[in-house]
Amino acid sequence: MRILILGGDGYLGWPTAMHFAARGHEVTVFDNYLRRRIALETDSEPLQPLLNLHERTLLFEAEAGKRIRVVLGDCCDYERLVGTVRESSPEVIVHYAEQPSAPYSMVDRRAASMTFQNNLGATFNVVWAVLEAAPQCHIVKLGTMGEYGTPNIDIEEGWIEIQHKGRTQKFLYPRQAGSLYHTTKVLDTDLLWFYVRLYGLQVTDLMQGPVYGQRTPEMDMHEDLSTAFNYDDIFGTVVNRFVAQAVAGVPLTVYGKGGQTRGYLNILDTLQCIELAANSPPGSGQLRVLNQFTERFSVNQLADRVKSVGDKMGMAVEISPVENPRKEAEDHYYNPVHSGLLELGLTPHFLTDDAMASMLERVARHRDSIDTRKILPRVRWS
Ligand code: USQ
Repeated sequence: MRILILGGDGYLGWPTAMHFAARGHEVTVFDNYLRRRIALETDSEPLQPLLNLHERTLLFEAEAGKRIRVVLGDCCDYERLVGTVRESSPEVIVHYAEQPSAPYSMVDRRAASMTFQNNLGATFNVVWAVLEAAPQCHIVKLGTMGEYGTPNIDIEEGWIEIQHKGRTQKFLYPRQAGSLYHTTKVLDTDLLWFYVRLYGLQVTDLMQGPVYGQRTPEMDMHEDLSTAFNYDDIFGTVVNRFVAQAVAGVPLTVYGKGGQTRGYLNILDTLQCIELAANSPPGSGQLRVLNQFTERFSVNQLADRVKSVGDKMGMAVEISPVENPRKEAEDHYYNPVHSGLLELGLTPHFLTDDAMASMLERVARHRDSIDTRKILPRVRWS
């Protein structure tokens, strides 16, 4: 397949690019280094310094014998994007090109506005670039489980049938996100659904939970092929943060009561899910929504798991709840359906003690680089 990966420099974009290239697909990555710039601006740089995309792809070619084409550009620059779509003529576009941090989107008006303009502007341009330059292309879009929020009823896979005054109709499942970032994803979904309904696009919208890990066969080929591993409060997701905190000997930062429950997945399973989605396009005029996670945990369960494995490894892990900087339910019902990807063939990598130990070992190699100033939350929701 010819695959264009928008946001191909990111935590998930880069491993996705290597994953597809290693399997013989023709891969182009497109990125404007936005995430690197926000990391610099907010003092949230990843654990290991990263090679730039040109250096990374050259190293990957030397290690794996496969080429990845690089285009530096901004999805909000329509001419640059449509030119790249025209040139690369993709059968699949994987769209990761968004400001991905919930805390960053809540910093102030400027950060919120940037998140809003960037995320919605990028998705809008992707839609038009496909309509104009590759109308048969399948858009695989990264959404988030956070679009649904934490309703007091079961969460369906994208759609719900409503009965009202004796009549029924299927609608997008109601969504109520908990940050401006998550809200941009809700709006993306509505925008895509509009263009699917009226213009016949084909889209898979993946409602992904928080991802953890940094080990894939391609990243394991060379230390410098690793993806950005963030443990700071801006870009670090909770499992990666707890792992780094355990390694650094800093108490685990459970926010509030720690009953916040989410659906999590290993980065290996993100790659599997994207590949499964890419291999089975939904067909023109279809918006397929899949809930992308493999296991549910509360924050307390994650902290206990990191502690139990870390203690066995001699880390003497402490857990120390901090006041919750976010506005979110800390004790709630959470039961999302997630059968679609399993039906497509997903074989999950669960968060076993071995998987946890492997993450702790990987991060421990860089123990001396952990900057403990970046750990406590700096952004409050209000
Ligand atoms: N949390 C803590 N302690 C911490 C960090 C987080 O208790 O030190 C809690 C948060 O309050 C939240 C939960 O852990 O209840 C998950 O937080 P997170 O930072 O791992 O994830 P989140 O901000 O929701 O966002 C991440 C990614 C985002 C993706 C989303 C999937 O950054 O791009 O869309 O996970 S989901 O959460 O399902 O919406």
